[in-house]
Formats: sequence, C-alpha cells, structure tokens
Amino acid sequence: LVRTTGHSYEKYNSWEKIEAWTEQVAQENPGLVSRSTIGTTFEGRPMYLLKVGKEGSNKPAIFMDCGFHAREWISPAFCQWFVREAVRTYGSEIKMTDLLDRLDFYILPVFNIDGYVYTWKKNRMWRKTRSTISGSSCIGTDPNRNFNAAWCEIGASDNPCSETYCGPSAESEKETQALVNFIRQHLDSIKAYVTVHSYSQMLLFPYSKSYALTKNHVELNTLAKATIKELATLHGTEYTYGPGATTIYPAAGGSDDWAYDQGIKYSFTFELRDKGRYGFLLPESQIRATCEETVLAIKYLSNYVLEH
Ligand code: ING
Ligand code: ZN
Repeated sequence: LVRTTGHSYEKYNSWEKIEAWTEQVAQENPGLVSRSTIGTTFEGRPMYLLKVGKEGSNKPAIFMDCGFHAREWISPAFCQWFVREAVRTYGSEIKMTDLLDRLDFYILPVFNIDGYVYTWKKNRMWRKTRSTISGSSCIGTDPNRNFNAAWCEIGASDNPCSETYCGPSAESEKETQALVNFIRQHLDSIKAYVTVHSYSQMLLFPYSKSYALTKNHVELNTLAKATIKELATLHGTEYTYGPGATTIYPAAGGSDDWAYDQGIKYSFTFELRDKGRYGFLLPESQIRATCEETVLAIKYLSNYVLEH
C-alpha cells in the first residue's frame, strides 16, 4: 500500500484514516477486494463493508465484524490487519490463496463508528453507540445487547444510563439494523459469523442469552478448542473457550446468538488480548503479535467451515 494517508497497521488508526484506507485497499486490489456501504450510523457516517475474495459467483461466505464496542481498539486493528494479510499473501501462501479462491470474507472494519470517533476525541473508555432517546439525557445503547435474541431478558439493562443498556427496543440502533439487514439478505451464502471484541482471551459461541446448549454444541466446542490451539502455536497465548453464558457471563441480545438463531451454525465471539493488564488500552506494540495469532485462528476456523 502507498501510505499517503498516514494509516499504519501497527498503530491504532482514527476513523478518518480507516475510512480512507477502505477506499484505497479496494482500489488497489481489484478482483480481490470491493467496498460497499450497508447503512449509516446514528451520526450519519457510512458503514463500509469490504468483500474480500477472488471474484466468482455463488461462493460461500464468512461474515466478520470488528469495533462493536468503541473502546476495544485492538478489534478494528485486527480487521484491518486481516484484510492486509489477505491481499498480501493471496497467490503466495497456499492456505490463504485456497480460502480466498473458495470463499468470500465480508469484513465490517468498524461497526460502532460513532462510538469509535468519540473514544478518539472525548472519552477513551466509551463503549456504547452515540444515539439519543427521548426522555433521557444519557447517551448510547450497548450494540451487543440490542439484537433480537431474548432481548433485554438477562445480563442487560433497561436503564439508558447503563453501560449495558439494551436500547428502547430490539434493533433500535441504525448500526444493528444495517447489520441484520445485510445478513438476512445473504443468509444463503453466509456459513459463519465472527464478531471480534476485547479483552480477556476467549473464544465464545452461543448461547450467551441462556444456559441452554446449542444443537451442535459438541461440534462448536471441539472446533473452538482446536481453533485456540492453533492460535497458541505462534506465541503461546492462552485462550479459554465455551458458551458465552458459562464462559464469560449470561447476556441477551448479542450478535452471535442472533446470527446463530438465523441458521448460521458457526457463530463466534473472539475476545482478543489481553487478560486485564492493559485491558482496553492494549499497547500498539502488541498489535502485530495479537493480529498474527488471530489470523491463524480465523484461517483455521474458515477452513473448517469450508469443509463442513
Ligand atoms: N464482551 C461481550 C459483551 O458484549 C458477550 C461478551 C459475547 C456478550 C457474546 C454477549 C454475547 O459483553 C465484551 N468485552 O464486550
Ligand atoms: Zn466488546
């Protein structure tokens, strides 16, 4: 990439830089990357989606989003890194080439753009969206409590001032609406849903909304275990894994539970580094190692999904 924009894969990039990068990476990789817009945020910013894969028809797809929660800066950094890794190694590295020949990745580099911008300008620890509602001066809904999956029943708050406010209704957020509309329109092709958060080094799968086990629990558990083993091969980073409800905490309205209930049988939430030393303030010096190991995990998962 010609970096006229000041964008860097080993730094946290402002939304302005990420936005310019989405245009540039698509422009520079025709036939491999294309950019579309799936909606606009509360504050009116376009939500860019990158489709990454060798051009072809009727390909299966894997959907991956980053930046649900504004302060989890390593997450958008990972989506950017993954796209770079795809375009950098396509045609030279066998596994990536094979994946991109056979499937498409739909990558949403930042879901909660308004929140992300706010963490750069006003409050580094902001989590929620930036939407307003009548009757409260508190701002923002937790996007990972806003999906229509046992909405607001457990591990979520109906208090607009809470960090886990579920919103005035399921899918109240424009960002949620954009994502669910896109996924619903592409259910035939989407074989896996991956959402990237931080922190705590966990690989979670449904359900979080209840303690019930999914129909393919044993398969998801086995796949998660193998995926974190693959991740650990690079730097020895230890992840735990399991259903959200018992592995992290019960929480309704999450995107992975919703995607699973749409029939996407491989649905995962990554909680990237670290385990709390730096937490959301993961130093830029750890971007490379975090992203490299997570690329291995995504490639492993994707290959499994293609074969099943
Ligand atoms: N963790 C997730 C959260 O939204 C989660 C955990 C995953 C909840 C899946 C529900 C469903 O709280 C972080 N760090 O955001
Ligand atoms: Zn999160």
